[in-house]
Amino acid sequence: MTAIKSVRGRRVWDSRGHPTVEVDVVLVSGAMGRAIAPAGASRGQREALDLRDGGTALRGKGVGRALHVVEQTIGPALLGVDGTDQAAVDAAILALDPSPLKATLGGNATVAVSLAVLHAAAAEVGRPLWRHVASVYDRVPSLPLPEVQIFGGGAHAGRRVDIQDFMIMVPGAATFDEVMEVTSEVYFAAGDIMASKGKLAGVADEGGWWPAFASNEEALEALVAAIEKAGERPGERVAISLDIAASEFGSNGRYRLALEDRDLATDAWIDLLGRWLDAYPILSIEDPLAEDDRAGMVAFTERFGARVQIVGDDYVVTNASLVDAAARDGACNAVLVKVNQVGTVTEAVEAFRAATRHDWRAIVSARSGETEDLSISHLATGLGAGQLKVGSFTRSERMAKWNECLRIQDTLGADAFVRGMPLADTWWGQGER
Ligand code: 2PG
Ligand code: MG
Repeated sequence: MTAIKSVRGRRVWDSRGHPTVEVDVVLVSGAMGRAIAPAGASRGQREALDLRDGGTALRGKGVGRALHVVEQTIGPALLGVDGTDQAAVDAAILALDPSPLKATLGGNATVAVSLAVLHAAAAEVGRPLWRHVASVYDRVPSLPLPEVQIFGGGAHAGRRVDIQDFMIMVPGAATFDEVMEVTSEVYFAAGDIMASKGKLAGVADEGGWWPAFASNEEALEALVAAIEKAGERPGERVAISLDIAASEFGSNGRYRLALEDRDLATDAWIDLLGRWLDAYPILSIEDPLAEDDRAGMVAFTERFGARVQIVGDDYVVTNASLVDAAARDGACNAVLVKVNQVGTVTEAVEAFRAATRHDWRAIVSARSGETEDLSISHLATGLGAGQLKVGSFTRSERMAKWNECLRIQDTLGADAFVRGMPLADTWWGQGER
C-alpha cells in the first residue's frame, strides 16, 4: 500500500493545437506518474464525454472545467487511496460519476488521472510501465504488430475522401524493427506517387498523406501501387488495413459517399465493401458499418468474418458490455482499445478481457488528437494485445510511440514481436492469393 499524496492538473496542448489535460500524481513514497488525455475527432456516440469549457475562446475546447474537476473533485477523493491498486483508484473515480458517459467528471479528466496513477505505480515498483502492466494484469508481454496510416481521410482530412484511414500492416515481418523499415519505404513511395500525379498536398491529422483522390478506390489503387513501388508484392509481406469509420457518413441504413455523389443502402454498401475485399489485399477493416447499423454489422461479419479482421471502434467504444453484446450478436471479431473512450484503465482492460474471452483480436489505439504521452506503447506491449494503431509515419506525437516500442524491444528482445501470428488464420495467412 502506497497512498496517493497529490493529484495536480495542468493545461497542455495536443497535436492539433487544442488544449488538453495533463495530470501529475505523486505517492507518499515520492513516486510520480504523469499522463495526458488524447482527443478523438471521429467519436462514437457512446464514448465517455470530454469536459470542455464551450463558448468562443479556444473554439470552445478550453479545459478549465476539466482541470477544476481533477484538482477539486477527483484529487481530494483519491488522497490516501492506495496508488498501486489501480482497480480501487478507478472504482473511487467511478463512484464520483456513475453517469454512463462520465458527463459530470469528463472522460478527459478521468483518463489523465487514471493513467497517471498507473505510471506512478510503475515508478513505485521501479519497473517500466509495460512490465508493470503485464504483472498487474497477469499477461505475457509482446511487441505489437503495427497498423500504420499511409493516407489520412474522413474527419481527419476535411472529409476529402469518405474512408478515414488507409493503412498498411506488415504481418510478414520478423521483427518490429523490420515493420518500421518496410513502412518507411511504403510511406515515401506513396508520397512519390502522389507527387508524380501532381497530387502531393501535405498531410492529414495523423500524418498520413493528404488524400487528393477522385474516389475511395483511387486511394486504394494508390496504396497498392505504393506497396509495389516499395518493392513488395501486395498481400505477401505487406497487406492493407482500412478504418472505414462508417458512422461519419452513414446512419439509418444509408451510406453517403460524398466525393462520388453516391447514396447506398446497407446491402449495396456491404456489396461494395465485399468487392474491395476481393480486389485488394485487405487484412483488417474497422467500423465497416455505422454504429447504429447492428443488422448491417452482423450481416457483414457473417459474410466476411472468416477471412478478414473486423474491428469494432465506434461500434463498441472500449466498453466490455458492448463487446459482449456484439459478440452475442455475431458482430465484429476484434476490438479497438482506446482508454479515453471509456475513461479509466480498469474499464479499458475489462473491454480487452471481454474481447479475449470471445477469442477476438485486440488493437490498442491512439486518437487523432495526440501528444507526447507514450502510455499506449506500454499498454499494447504489457497486455500482449497483439496490435497497435498509432497513426502515420511522420509527426512526433506518432513517431514517439513507434520509437518507444523500439526501446522496449531492446529490453524485451526482438523475438517478443508477435509477427503476423494473430492474423495467421486469415485468408491472407493461408496464402490464398
Ligand atoms: C479512429 C481514431 C484514430 P479518432 O477512428 O480509430 O484513427 O480516430 O481519434 O478521431 O476517433
Ligand atoms: Mg476508428
